[in-house]
Amino acid sequence: MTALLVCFIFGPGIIRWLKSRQGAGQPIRTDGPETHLKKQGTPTMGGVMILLAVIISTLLWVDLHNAYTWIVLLVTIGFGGVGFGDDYLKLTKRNSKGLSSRVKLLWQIAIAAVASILIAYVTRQPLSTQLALPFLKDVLINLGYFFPIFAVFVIVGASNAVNLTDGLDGLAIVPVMIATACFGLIAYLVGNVIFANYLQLQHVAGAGELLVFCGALVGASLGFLWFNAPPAMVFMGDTGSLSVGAALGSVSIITKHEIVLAIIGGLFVLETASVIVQVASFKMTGKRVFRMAPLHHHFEKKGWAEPTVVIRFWIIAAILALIGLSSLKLR
Ligand code: 57M
Repeated sequence: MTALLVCFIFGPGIIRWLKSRQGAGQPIRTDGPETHLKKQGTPTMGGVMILLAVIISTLLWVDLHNAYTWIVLLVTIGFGGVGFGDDYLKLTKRNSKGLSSRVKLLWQIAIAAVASILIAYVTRQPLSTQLALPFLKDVLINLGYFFPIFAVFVIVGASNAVNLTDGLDGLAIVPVMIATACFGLIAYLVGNVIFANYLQLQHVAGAGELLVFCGALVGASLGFLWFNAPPAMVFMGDTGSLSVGAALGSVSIITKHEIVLAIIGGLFVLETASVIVQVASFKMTGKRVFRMAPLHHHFEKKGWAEPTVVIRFWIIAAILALIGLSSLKLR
């Protein structure tokens, strides 16, 4: 509720400020679906609103002694900073290039690596480097020194997957909200020894406090959606997409539900897979599998109206979230 209120109170001012600073707004690519050309002038970097709301409300309500919360905040703010740099360059240079992908990736890996090592340090041994598998109660794979590498892959992957999905009004933020709500519940359950034992989940002491962070992110997402609802008054920009994706990735690592994130956030996985398939097919055969990748552009090109694509993708995200949540009991 606090995050939602922050968005409602400061949102209009933030959007006016972004608009006044950005002039022509988000540069729109001319090679995309033609329907996007009318979006010219929409300000971007609305992620600033999300970050502000999440930070204020988390700091207000969380137990400040909880190390996990600080790690997740570090990841969120760090990736938000990388996104901010990227958005800023795109706007000042007025093209869609932004930060070079190599520089962007290096910063993402560096922040994720610090977070992964901290998570492994804070979590009890030997669970700290173990990977739990959904639907199987007794299988734990010890990744040892590979754990931080795996964790970096999850955080950076989640961040970029949300970024790729963020291409239509409301398309990314609702699935982010659904996934975050699920992970708030998961964090509370694995953080509580009674619930964790009852459900035969790996207990992670202290993880329950992440419910406060997740609640704040759900509230901030809902508040942002108010302004991102079609026709969008603001886009979240990389400032928003990279940070919320990385936040989800880090919460999944702390709660030992990394694989479940791939199910609950399956829409982001599908969007990313469509890009990988498209690029690989084009390089190898010279032919495209989709009319345009990521997947939402394919359906736009097929003639689906934007809200149709968006709402159907929300439905898919909700179904995948329910399948992911079923792993809490089916084991
Ligand atoms: C982000 N950014 C949006 C906005 C948002 C490798 C390749 C697949 C990469 C991919 C890419 O660059 N993805 C990254 C996509 C952009 O939105 C901005 O970016 C932020 C998120 N990072 O917050 O600031 C545009 O999306 C639309 N939009 C909305 N509503 C929203 O709420 O309508 C965004 C948010 C905005 C607006 O039009 O300008 C984007 O799509 O650019 N590249 C692509 O997605 C491109 N695909 C492509 O080149 N496909 C090729 C190959 C390489 C796979 C192919 O299929 O052959 C397409 N993107 C666009 N036009 N715009 C293609 C052409």
